[in-house]
Amino acid sequence: MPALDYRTAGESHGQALIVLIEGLPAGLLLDLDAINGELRRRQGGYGRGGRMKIETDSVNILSGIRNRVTIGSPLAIQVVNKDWRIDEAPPVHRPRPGHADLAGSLKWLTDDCRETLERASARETAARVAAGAVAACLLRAFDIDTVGYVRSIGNVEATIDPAQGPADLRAARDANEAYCPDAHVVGDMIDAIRQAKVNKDTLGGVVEVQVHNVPPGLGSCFRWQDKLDARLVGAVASIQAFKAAAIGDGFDLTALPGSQVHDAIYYDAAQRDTRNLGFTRRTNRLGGLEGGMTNGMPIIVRGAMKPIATLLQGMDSVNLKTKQPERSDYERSDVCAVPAASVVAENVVAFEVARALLEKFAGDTMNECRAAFDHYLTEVRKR
Ligand code: EPS
Repeated sequence: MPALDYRTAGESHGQALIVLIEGLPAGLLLDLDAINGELRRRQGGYGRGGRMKIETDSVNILSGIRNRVTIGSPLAIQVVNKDWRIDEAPPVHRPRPGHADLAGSLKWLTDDCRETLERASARETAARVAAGAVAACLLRAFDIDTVGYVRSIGNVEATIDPAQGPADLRAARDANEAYCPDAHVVGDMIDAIRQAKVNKDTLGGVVEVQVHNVPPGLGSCFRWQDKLDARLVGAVASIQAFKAAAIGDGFDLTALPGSQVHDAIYYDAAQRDTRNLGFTRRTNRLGGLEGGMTNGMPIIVRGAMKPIATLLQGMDSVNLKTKQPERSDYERSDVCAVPAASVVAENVVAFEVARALLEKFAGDTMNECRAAFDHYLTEVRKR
């Protein structure tokens, strides 16, 4: 039984995006509506450009299922591109600062940035969302709930109520095009994106993901490769245009003394049968992870997305053919993709949590995974 893992293939204007998922146990019912719903959400959000009006992303699961239920073999999933013109797409000789254009052209010995940007494009995140949405089906089978949303756009910041549960967060988030649960700031976020468009500019922001009802003990403190905090940060920081990721209050924790940072531990016998096993905290500044392992509190991961590199006004650049100074090329793009990126973050986090879950509760079939899960909770509660 291979470990849960995925790979993607596909160019922005190639025939299709592909994701290959290995290591799913047999017997998992896939909720195709939920998976396609995540792809639809990724296409939306205020600030998206023309491409999203062309595409209607949905999964075509080519292998690994029978009547929507996994059979334990690899899942190959296709998301087709309607705008498929890679062979005709014009060359790009004036690299956009901030995009992969220059670094990739130097790496692959070409003066046509097109060859790099096709794969570097955030279009690839459709494949990652498909993988994460499949993983979220597995998490839901264990009553683990993942929710991602926007915390800030430009300098407009939301206030997130720590007492709000995932269902409320999701409902509040889904009520607006900024994908932000704080209704008070949505108007300002949308105005900021509108103004950026007028200025021929782009905007970044911060997204956050919470994972609720996680059992303790996912991840490990023994090997750096198995520390779940590091995996989550790596997964989020790998999303196109992300420059930072952190667990819980992350960088903000450094300015306070330890007594105001660590989440004091209490015991409430009435909560013994919940996933925290009765060990409660009044705060969750460390985002549910201590020593690289889940501690029974919700996981909280934040990610920082820089503004998109494709600017309508261009930026100072150099023509790779002539070496003369020129403005950077403009490709059709988004003004702000932070709402969409919150969907990507939610799903890459779901995948990493599912990977860690199956490492602890491995099995060829869902029944075996569930038995291992229940056995662990029974054992830990005996102590
Ligand atoms: C994207 C598809 C792309 C861009 C965007 C995200 O399509 P196109 O280049 O044909 O307009 O809209 O990509 C970028 C912002 C980027 O920097 O590459 C998508 O599917 O999300």
